[in-house]
Amino acid sequence: MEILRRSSSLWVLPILLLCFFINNGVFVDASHKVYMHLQSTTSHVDASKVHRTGYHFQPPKNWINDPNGPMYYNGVYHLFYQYNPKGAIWGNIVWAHSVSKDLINWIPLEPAIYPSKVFDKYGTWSGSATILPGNKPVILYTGIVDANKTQVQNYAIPANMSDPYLRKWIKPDNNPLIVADKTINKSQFRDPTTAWMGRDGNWRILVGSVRNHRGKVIMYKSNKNFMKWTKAKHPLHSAPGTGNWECPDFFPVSLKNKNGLDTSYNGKDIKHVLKVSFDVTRFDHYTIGTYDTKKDKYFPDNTSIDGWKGLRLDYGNYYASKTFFDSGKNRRILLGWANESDTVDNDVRKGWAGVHPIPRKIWLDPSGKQLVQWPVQELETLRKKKVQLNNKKLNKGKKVEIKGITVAQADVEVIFSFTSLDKAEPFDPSWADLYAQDVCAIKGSTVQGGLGPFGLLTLASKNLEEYTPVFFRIFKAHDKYKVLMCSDASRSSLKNETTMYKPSFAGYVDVDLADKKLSLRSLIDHSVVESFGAGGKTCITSRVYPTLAIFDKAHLFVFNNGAERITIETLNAWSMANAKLH
Ligand code: DQQ
Repeated sequence: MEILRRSSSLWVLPILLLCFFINNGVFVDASHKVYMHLQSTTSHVDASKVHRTGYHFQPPKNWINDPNGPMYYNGVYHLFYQYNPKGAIWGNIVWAHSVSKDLINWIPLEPAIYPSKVFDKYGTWSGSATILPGNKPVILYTGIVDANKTQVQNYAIPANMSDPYLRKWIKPDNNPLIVADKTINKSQFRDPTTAWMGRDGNWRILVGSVRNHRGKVIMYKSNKNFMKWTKAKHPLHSAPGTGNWECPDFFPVSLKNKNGLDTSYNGKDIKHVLKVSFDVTRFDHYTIGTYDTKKDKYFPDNTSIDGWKGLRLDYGNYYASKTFFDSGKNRRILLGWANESDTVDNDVRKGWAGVHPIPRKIWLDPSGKQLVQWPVQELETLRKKKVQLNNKKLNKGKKVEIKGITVAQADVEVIFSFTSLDKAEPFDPSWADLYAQDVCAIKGSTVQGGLGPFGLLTLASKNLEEYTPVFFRIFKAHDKYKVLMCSDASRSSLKNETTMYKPSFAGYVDVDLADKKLSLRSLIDHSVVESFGAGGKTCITSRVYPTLAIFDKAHLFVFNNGAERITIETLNAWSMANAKLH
């Protein structure tokens, strides 16, 4: 199923249909193997340090995936994450644990939860934290109880509430709290959400699942003691043809401002967001909608497409994300996982795999139609030497190099402007059915255009043998302009392993072009290019593996390949210091 995880969106449907027929009409989803002893290969940490990140979260070695149970508790941020203590590929998963005061610099602690009881002997998979009244944190997580991957939902509580870091966690003997009934596929039943309390005083959670290829979030309710969970009459929501739903997240957002809301908040002037991770496509999708508390049902707005063509939190390598309410700064924070795009052999050789994108503040766009994301402001404490460029014109075919900072480990913010939209290329009506990513593969950064392509060439070698362009291209569709944002890995590395994944990731940016301006921010970190278009309306994370464009051999350019002259109104770029991670 690795092919599915790394495929271009165009490929997904035929492959899925093939699986359908191969398996006599029974859909098989990308699945997790449970290995009890395998994968305990020792790591060779020194194999390659070239692509390790300087300020994106990663442990010193081995495999990581989903962020788990993030919370802000007594002035400390807690990050748990799926971690293989024995190797650089998925397996032997425990909940590793780090704490932080700023979401950027982290102190590693001992794993908090690991297989040890009958109710989690074969695995401790993803889950969430809830802070109960009386300031009592509790974790809900999925336990794997047998080699058939039977999944149950367990809880864990801190062993010592006076430890400021909550290092040790207890899994009481009345676990599991929830087991699948006969109607539920017990090997696709996982990743409990943070709980929220309804007006009736009962707690509610969601668990991701699937039935007949209809993805769904099953709701469970408990009374105040949090210990007695019963399945609700119907799922909170489901959608046909979407496959298994992993790592659901359900939370309110304010219609009035950018502040976050407690997960249980349900007053006026709010919408709800349902995010699910599609196991089949490996993208994190969300809808904006209304939570009907009487029916305990969620209804996506008709402006939110409910399926594979819908909104994504990030149009790149970003999966299994989770938010939490940061009561210290009154904001909602989003965490995610960016897997490698390198080959598994290379992952094993380098001894590590997986990083976490920078935590993002997340809020509802004033249009009410989408979310907006922005790296937490604390990241700016790592900004060091700065270079600046103002009012620089770029004619067609021109580029300008940004020098004087460590461009392989940098934060770059730029505002582009143009004087007219007249030269925007026509949007080919046949592309309407394609994903943005497929349009970007056709109209790459070197294909000359009208208005765009313009943007950054990140992690570029001197003579452009390697580079990862992050750029915009503006099209004129019959009734509106369409802004395409691409982060194109197709020329990112001279390594030519056939199985290395080099996608032309892309998304559309729903932005008003009345002021004829577009902004772009890219966080460049050796093998990560994490970009935010139009102030965070469209986000794309790419994982890339340059061989020439490394350390001080990397270059950064701003380019324009469109007929319309582009102005760099302002560009600010900083060298980024290393975060303290170990
Ligand atoms: N990863 C966990 C599962 C979850 C998946 C296992 C998503 O609980 O569904 O490591 O990446």
